[in-house]
Amino acid sequence: MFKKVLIANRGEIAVRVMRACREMGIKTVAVYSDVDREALHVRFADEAYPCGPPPARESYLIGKRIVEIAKKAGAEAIHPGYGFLAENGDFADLCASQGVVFIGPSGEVMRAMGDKVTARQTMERAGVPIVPGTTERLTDEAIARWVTDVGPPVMIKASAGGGGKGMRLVRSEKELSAAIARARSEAKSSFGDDSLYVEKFVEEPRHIEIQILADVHGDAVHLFERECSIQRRHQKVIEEAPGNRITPELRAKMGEAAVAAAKAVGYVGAGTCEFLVDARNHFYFLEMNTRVQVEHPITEAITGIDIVKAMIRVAAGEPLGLKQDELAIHGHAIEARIYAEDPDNNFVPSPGEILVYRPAAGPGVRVDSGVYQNARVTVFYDPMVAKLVTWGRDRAEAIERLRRALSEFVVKGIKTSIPFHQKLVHHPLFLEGRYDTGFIEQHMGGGKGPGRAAASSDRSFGRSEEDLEARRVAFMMAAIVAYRRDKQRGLASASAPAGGGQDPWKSFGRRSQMRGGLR
Ligand code: MV4
Repeated sequence: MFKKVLIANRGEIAVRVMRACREMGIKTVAVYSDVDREALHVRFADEAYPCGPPPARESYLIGKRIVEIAKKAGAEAIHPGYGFLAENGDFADLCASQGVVFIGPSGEVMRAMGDKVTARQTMERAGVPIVPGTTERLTDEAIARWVTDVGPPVMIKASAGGGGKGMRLVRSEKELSAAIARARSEAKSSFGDDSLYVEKFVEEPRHIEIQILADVHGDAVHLFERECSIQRRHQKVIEEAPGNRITPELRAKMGEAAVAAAKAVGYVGAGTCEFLVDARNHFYFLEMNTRVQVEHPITEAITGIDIVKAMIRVAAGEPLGLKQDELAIHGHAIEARIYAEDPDNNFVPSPGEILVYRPAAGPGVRVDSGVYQNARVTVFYDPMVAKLVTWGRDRAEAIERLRRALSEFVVKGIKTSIPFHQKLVHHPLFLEGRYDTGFIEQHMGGGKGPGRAAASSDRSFGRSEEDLEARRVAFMMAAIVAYRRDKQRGLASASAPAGGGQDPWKSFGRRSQMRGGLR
């Protein structure tokens, strides 16, 4: 096993990976940009090194520098988290060539999955159902011929795209030529690759994804599904596991398809197969994510498997040691992503200092977060503040706990999406589990705030006694906090800006002498 791992990321996922490392007796190395000197992930790490200016492309995305830091610190492996370098095949290759283990699949596998046309070809050969459509890069004329043949509606997609980027819905043939032109120029400017393909449009689809784990010995298992249809502009808002209206038969078939997909490419590590599921419960492979995902904790909650520890173990060459028929679903889990965004103002980012931070806790509650009280949310990175995950013996209990946890979660100083979640978890269709990818657009006023449809439902949602109580408590806490902060600033020496001995996080990290000019 590795003795030391560098975490090439920040925020909650860096902290999450460090927790896994600490349980495994592995030393952790953080990297941080200039605005992240005092970030939680730096405080959690055994050692920390600066990696550049605030913009990620000048710090967290400089693969060469990150690998140099890993070598200098004596880390044998790098965990990329999600985002940044996580799905960069060239970075995985660079690690390999420098003798550092990349915790994830090979660069070759990442490129094969990153290119959607190649992925569709691979899946078709492996017997995994793909969305009906083409498996070649097409000229404008070939696209037009295909659409005339099968008829609209169709989706024109960029082969280098994914996650909704470079996609065009075509509902009638007269929209076609303009859509092709737009898709091609968007793909060219976003990805430097204007290859396009076409799919039949799947109406009212649900986004269901299957978590898989695979080792270097050819073993692979799936950890069942996550339902991720509640999205706003391709940004997931709430995820749950297991999925709604997923029968044991469908679950088994999708799980087998995902394992076949992993085996077809020689996958190693944790990965996710995304599927669209239509109203008739037909499922179609969409794309594979070759990283740990934001929403992995809900799968951990229902299976008891620590996905990050599994990733580290298989990267070190250890066997998975899991048998499919020994894995089972226990209860139900839901994740609400709490963003520093103003839900009443079209979800504009709300950066600033967090004046009060009182995360939810208690039975069945897990909070993964990269912030703390008095930390700053900047404009440089993803504005996610915390992931609130609740578990219950069944879906009803998971929802009860989510409502309770949302009502006790206090964040002051910045706006958050908590009020939006509070409305969402009282919506009849959510409670019934009858929703698809159109839910927020059609039933939450597009998530645009009270200026539109949401206004009428404001009164019935989110005015609970708990909320009022939380507000009173928050106000009192803010007063106490302001008092303490003023007092502390008066007393603190210049070399201990974060509060010295009163820092509640301080005891988590064994301090090292190697923190290159920190503090
Ligand atoms: C589709 C589709 C319908 N038909 N493809 C959006 C993100 C990208 N991964 C694929 N996406 C879609 N592809 C066909 N052929 C509908 C979507 C889609 C969607 C998918 C998953 C979750 C939310 C979504 C929201 C809008 C559209």
